[in-house]
Amino acid sequence: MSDANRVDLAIVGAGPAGMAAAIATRRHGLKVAVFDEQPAPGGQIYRDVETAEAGRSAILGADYLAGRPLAEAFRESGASYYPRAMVWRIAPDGLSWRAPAGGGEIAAVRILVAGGAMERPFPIKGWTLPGVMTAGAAQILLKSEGMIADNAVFIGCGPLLALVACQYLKAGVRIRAILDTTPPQNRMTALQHLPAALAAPGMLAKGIGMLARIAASPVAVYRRVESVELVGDRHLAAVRWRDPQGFHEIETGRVFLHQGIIPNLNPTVAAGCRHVWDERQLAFRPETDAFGRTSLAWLLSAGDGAGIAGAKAAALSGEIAGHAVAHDLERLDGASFEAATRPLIKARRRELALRPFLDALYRPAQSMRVPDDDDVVVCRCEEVRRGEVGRAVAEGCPGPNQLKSFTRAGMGPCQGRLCGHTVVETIAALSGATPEAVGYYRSRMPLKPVTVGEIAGLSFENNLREKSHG
Ligand SMILES: Cc1cc2nc3c(=O)[nH]c(=O)nc-3n(C[C@H](O)[C@@H](O)[C@H](O)COP(=O)(O)OP(=O)(O)OC[C@H]3O[C@@H](n4cnc5c(N)ncnc54)[C@H](O)[C@@H]3O)c2cc1C
Repeated sequence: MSDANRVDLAIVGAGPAGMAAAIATRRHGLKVAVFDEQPAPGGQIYRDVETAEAGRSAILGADYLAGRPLAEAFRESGASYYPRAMVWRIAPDGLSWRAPAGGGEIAAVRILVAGGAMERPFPIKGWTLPGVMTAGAAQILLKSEGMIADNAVFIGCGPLLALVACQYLKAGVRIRAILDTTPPQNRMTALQHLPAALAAPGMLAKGIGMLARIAASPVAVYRRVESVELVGDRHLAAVRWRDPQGFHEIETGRVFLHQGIIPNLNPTVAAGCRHVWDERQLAFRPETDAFGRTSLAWLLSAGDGAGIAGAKAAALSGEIAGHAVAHDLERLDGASFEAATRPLIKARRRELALRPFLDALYRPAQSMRVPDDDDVVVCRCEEVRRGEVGRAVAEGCPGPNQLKSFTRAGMGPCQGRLCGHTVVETIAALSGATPEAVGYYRSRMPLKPVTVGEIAGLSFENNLREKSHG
């Protein structure tokens, strides 16, 4: 591969973590390339921030606009930026991507995965019906297209659900109802973490402000919601649930579901680095040191993809990882590395102070993560239901990789990337094993669906290296 196609660091993702990493690494003179499937930098939180017009920016708020200077600094950093570039292979020698105008490969000494988070699956009866989408998807439509859905029912728990509801209220859009599934006992556990959370008073105030705004609105909010069922034939028609007041049903053609976010494990799992089960966040994450280095020497991970921590912590982690790459490639001596990263690690610690409180308060109920009705779809691609998983476990299936041959769960187009946590937790609940012992899917490249032609188009040099790395 020519020198023009070789970089010191290739970054997957141009969200806060990826942008900050690129800026930091460029400061040390490294050659950096950043790939992101979105058309512009920003990631989830700052999606389309460079061009959002005044009306949309006012709805999305000051935290959203805080992304503009970061995106500007990223553009000016001198990093090569590949928008609309979906990375489908990462390996010790570099990565491959595809874009509408064609794809390619780049050789890299280090790869930083800054691929962010995804919404936790919310497997309940009827969740695959047309008319049902996630709150995050609703927000993506608002951020990128200015599109909104009138009269939707919001169901679930977590800060993003409250944030999207507030953005809808600001936009003057009618919300049919909010069904809060947060288990009431979470409050007691969260209270233990409140003193530490006071170290992040700004974030705490923001959260209280959002809840106050919802409480002051005319929207009907139902709390301690359980046994949610989405009803419909070819399209969503109604929502049924139970709460302390009894059973309820309301008609609606639009529902936004949300049970918090989890790391997007897709690239780090396929790369083969070690992962750990985080019991506080109820999710697997790649094992990293304080600088984002994973168990593989060539791979780093930063931002929400390495553990959910929010946008500011993501940017700090990206910056720290950028310095670590410069240090590891001998472009930054030990003392300068220590001086550069010490204040960033301290600032990240302050940002993380709120996390244990948030994780405890918004810990999703077991019944919202592990379906107890045999009819609920677990793997959407292959339409595998909870009952089939139960039968496989009863026949001795110990984990998600074996479940593939028992039921085809995880064998569809997404290759288990969406159902991963549901499958793991369902097997754990049914077998009595811990999620850590059950383990996660052993995903392989390609990270995303690509054509056989694209795979065949890999350079000879890379094919050879791929083989030599097993
Ligand atoms: C749907 C959704 C909406 C959210 N909205 C908010 C919000 O409004 N406010 C807030 O505070 N937090 C929000 N979050 C939380 C969010 O994750 C932030 O904490 C923050 O954006 C994390 O920054 P990051 O750099 O780690 O990842 P992200 O900002 O998510 O950036 C990751 C980037 O990687 C790209 N990417 C991933 N895989 C590939 C690949 N294979 N090839 C190419 N590109 C790839 C993605 O397109 C994305 O642009 C949201 C999360 C989700 C899932």
